[in-house]
Amino acid sequence: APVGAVPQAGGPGRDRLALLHRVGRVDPASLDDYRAFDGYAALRRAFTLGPAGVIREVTDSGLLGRGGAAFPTGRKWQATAAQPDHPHYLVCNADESEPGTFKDRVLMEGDPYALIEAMTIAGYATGAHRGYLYLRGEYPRARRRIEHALAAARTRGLLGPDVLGQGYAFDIEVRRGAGAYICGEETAIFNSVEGYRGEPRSKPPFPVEKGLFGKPTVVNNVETLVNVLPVLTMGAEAYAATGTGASTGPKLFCVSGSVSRPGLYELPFGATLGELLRLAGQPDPERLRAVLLGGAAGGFVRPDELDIPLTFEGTREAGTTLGSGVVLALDDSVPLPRVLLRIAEFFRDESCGQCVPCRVGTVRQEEALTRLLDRRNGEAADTAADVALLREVGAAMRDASICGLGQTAWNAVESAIDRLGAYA
Ligand code: L3W
Ligand code: SF4
Repeated sequence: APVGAVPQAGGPGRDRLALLHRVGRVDPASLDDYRAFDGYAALRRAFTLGPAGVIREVTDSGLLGRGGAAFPTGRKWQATAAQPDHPHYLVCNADESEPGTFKDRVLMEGDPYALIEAMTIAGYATGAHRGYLYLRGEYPRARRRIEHALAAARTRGLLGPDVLGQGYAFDIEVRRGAGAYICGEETAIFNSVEGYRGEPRSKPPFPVEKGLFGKPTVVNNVETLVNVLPVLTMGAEAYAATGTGASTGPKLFCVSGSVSRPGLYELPFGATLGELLRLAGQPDPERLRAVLLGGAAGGFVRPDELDIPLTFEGTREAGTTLGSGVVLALDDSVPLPRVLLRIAEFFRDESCGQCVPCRVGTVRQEEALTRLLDRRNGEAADTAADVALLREVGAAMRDASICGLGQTAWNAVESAIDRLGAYA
């Protein structure tokens, strides 16, 4: 998808962008370019603050995880730093595979040193000397650019046994996924890196206590980590003043579907869905039928709900989710039952098969949606029975699945039935 970085609402332009300000402007191969555009200012400040000071800044900034679950980053870092067991590890989750998501790819391809600097800060704060970048296998350009940047950073003493001459040792290893969506689940990443099948582990214990190789581990999404740079360069207070009280800072939104300017948009938290869609070239309001928020694991909202604020709390209050920032607009040219079946196929295909509710439930869900799609002039009673079956199977997947894949595999279908009146 094309990249459509836009000025923050009310800001004077591109210079106000906190996450995308270098993307498309600097040569992603050039460390000198990066340094000329504020590069490594955040790491220098981190060394003056010390690990505990960095964690305090990140906690005070209110930064919440951008991978979809919105867990407080400072709390995660603090919990790992406090673990007596060593070594500690850092994992950057760059296995971006949520349908409709492409924000992390843009960051890694356009600003690879930013992620390397942010990972170095996270490692320093949490007492890790080794970071793993778990990268989606289908991102070869991101891999080339990251590998090039890693080599340059090592040559210049920005990674290695004595980072910036501060006596801190840190390096990063890239591990590639092999096409499985489930390997973006944090504990499946551990299994994958350790050489086992990419199957999630039961939580608790949480990774902060027992993660990679059974050791305390911080796992953060790419966008979460890149946010640490403005937290440190602006200061926690100024960062927290952006966005809303509960959702601080800037957010990347991946807008696709029936819009004339699909792409990646950076906005402070708090803009409404309607404002974002207008920036992206909203379809004719008469033709808009639904917007999917949060990707396949998210939910649909109606065209009369475009005043929903794009914040974690605002979407939660509206009974939906922001997820990792997917906004997919559907107009009347898109048959909703086909979209729902496609989502169900995706989950059936990507289920790792480890637990019964998800392994069997995703198949039953797809079968019911196939029958509903095929039933042209069917009996009303059959439709009602299949919708009832979907609800029963969906509840079992949500309640009894081991990981987020099974727990969320029915979200979009449920919201289509309840909010859009699908199959009514
Ligand atoms: C310490 C506790 N740590 C929770 C940690 C946990 C994890 C994070 C969130 O993701 C989301 C879903 C979809 N002490 C802790 C603790 N943690 N309690 O906090 O945990 P959790 O379990 O709420 O969520 P999760 O399984 O990490 C589920 C989204 O992910 N999703 C897909 C996302 C896809 C992308 C992508 O392609 N880029 O992001 C699918 O379900 O929105 O909300 O680190 O360890 N007491
Ligand atoms: Fe695997 Fe699905 Fe169970 Fe997750 S919920 S462990 S993907 S079978």
